[in-house]
Amino acid sequence: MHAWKNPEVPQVVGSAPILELFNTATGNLQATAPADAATADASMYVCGITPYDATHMGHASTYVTFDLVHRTWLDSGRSVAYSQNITDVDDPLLERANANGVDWRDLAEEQVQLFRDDMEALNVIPPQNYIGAVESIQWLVPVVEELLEADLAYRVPAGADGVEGDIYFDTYAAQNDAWKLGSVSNYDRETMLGFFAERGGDPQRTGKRDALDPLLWRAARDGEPSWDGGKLGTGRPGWHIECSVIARKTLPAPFTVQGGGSDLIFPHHEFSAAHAAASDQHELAQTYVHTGMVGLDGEKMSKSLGNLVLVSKLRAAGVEPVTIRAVLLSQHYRTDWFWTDELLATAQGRVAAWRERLKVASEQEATELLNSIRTHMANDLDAPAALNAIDQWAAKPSANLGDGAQLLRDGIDALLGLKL
Ligand code: 5CA
Ligand code: ZN
Repeated sequence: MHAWKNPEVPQVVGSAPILELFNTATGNLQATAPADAATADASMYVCGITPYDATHMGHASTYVTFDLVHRTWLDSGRSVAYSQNITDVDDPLLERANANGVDWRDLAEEQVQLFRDDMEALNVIPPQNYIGAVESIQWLVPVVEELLEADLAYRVPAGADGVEGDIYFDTYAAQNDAWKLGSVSNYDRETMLGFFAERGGDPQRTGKRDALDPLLWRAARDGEPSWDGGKLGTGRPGWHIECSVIARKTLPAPFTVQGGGSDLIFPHHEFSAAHAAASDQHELAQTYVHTGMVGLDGEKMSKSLGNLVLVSKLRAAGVEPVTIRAVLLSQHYRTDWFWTDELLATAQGRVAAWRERLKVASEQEATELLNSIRTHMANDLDAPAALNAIDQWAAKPSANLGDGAQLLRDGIDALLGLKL
């Protein structure tokens, strides 16, 4: 599928130190390049949207976070391979399409287009590989066929609806040197069971070898879309195998960063990694990076709850995208936070002050501020500290002479994606 327009990213003299990111799997900060290969190629997979409702601030925050990873790597002179999926066939999408009386394909297409427009407005660099679940079925079928042959996947007997042929992953049989249950999330079984039930899993399904075993292939049901799955029979793919296969088909193994919101740590990223290890005996990614949840009025912002602040609505109301981006950068990516109108007003004031101050800057202050921004960003993407550094600079009286303004404007754009 096509993604969206590539923004111009200015090239700026100098470069950032090696980016360190917090790895959920190890619980530590981790360098995203070896010390002796700071400009090595980098690769990233970020879990994309399920397109049944418009982009809200939670999504925007997550994709802007990984855009900062992307920009920091580019600034270090690294070439970046970036893939993102679209979960364009899944239960919530089909349910919403049914409820609205529209074709699920039309709903998905419309929402994906809205997402593209929002990402472009927010100055997010697109992935080179933007791939829908439906497009990935041809890759996924042989992978699940092999898992079946290896007895790492199995068919369960018909459930209450009498449909035969659902295929599950044998979690415990699949453990090997590259992956064990908990390798990514480090959760205990109790916690896993809770999240599994909450986030699309079916611990109660009878006939599974273990309650946590995730679905790989769902046999065709009346009224649901389905595809020819070769030896799997007709049906549609499970969720974790979708991302696992798209990532492995389009990126090196293991790739540098697996990204998404913290709601994806378990079961999604745990099992995406498990499927890769079961098929290929290698780790899926070197670093698992998760963003905090953005909420509104005391609750996680979510399509299912409906408490949404939409990027498209704010844009339509005349809010400048650069201001929205400045709000997102004002919160550290790993914290959970709540969207408020005050945050938006503060960001508006900051952007105005930065623009005013950017009329004149000496080369020295530009270089100093850029160094400071680079240092903060390399330290687990400390964007709030980078913005504070810009505030401090903006509060100082401007030098009367200087030709640093363009350098600074370019640097703030290249590193933070803020076009001032
Ligand atoms: N299609 C799957 C991933 S394969 C999915 O989770 N789709 S989503 O539309 O629900 O979310 C898209 C991305 O936004 C995911 O990375 C998710 O973790 C993130 N996300 C969803 N809600 C929030 C939120 N309230 N705050 C921060 N990030 C969020
Ligand atoms: Zn995913």
